[in-house]
Amino acid sequence: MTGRLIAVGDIHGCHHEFSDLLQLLELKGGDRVVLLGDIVNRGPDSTKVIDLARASGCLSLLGNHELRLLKFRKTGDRKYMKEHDLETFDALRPDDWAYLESMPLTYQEADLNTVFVHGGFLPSEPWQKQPAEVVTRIQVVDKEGRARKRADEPDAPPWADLWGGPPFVVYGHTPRPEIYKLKWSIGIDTGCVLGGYLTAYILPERRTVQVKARQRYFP
Ligand SMILES: [Mn+2]
Repeated sequence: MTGRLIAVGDIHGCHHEFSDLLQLLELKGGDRVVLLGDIVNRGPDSTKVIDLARASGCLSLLGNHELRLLKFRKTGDRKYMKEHDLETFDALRPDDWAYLESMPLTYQEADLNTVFVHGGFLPSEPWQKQPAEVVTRIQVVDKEGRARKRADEPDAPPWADLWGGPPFVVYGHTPRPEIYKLKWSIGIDTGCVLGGYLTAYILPERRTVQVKARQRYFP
């Protein structure tokens, strides 16, 4: 592998923090940046984030927020839309939609035995076969082994606690005050849009870099 492979947690329209983080990373030729999805909604400017992502050659994975916007665009069904989605929907330009349409669910680095994904995986099934609704949305696993939201099942274990690997999984989607590092996974959504940090995880050195949010943007 030449260069570094760098994962970035949920940006959610926080273009200032994303820009600061890119500067801190001092990208060089051969470096690859994988955004872990949910780059849009909630924060100050989703289109500026997409501009920066494209200009810096970042790949972005699909998050549940991008999935909602794409589903609404395809079907016109308002059931997919939440507060703030419409504002983003109206702001996105054709190139932005093309960027969203191009987002894969996962990114695998076989040399490092590592997979990147927005939400995570059900531990009971092969990770390659899990649908978008699971891998972009899973936070915890209920007693029946189903993928659920943490808020709906507060006593259920995080999927990562049940994940025995391999592969090692780098993910976002579940905001926490601190990076959540286990033997076979690392969660790097440190709630930038909530006033926390925007976190990057750098491979192969396994180092993290963080930018503190300038403010809390989302209640
Ligand atoms: Mn998410």
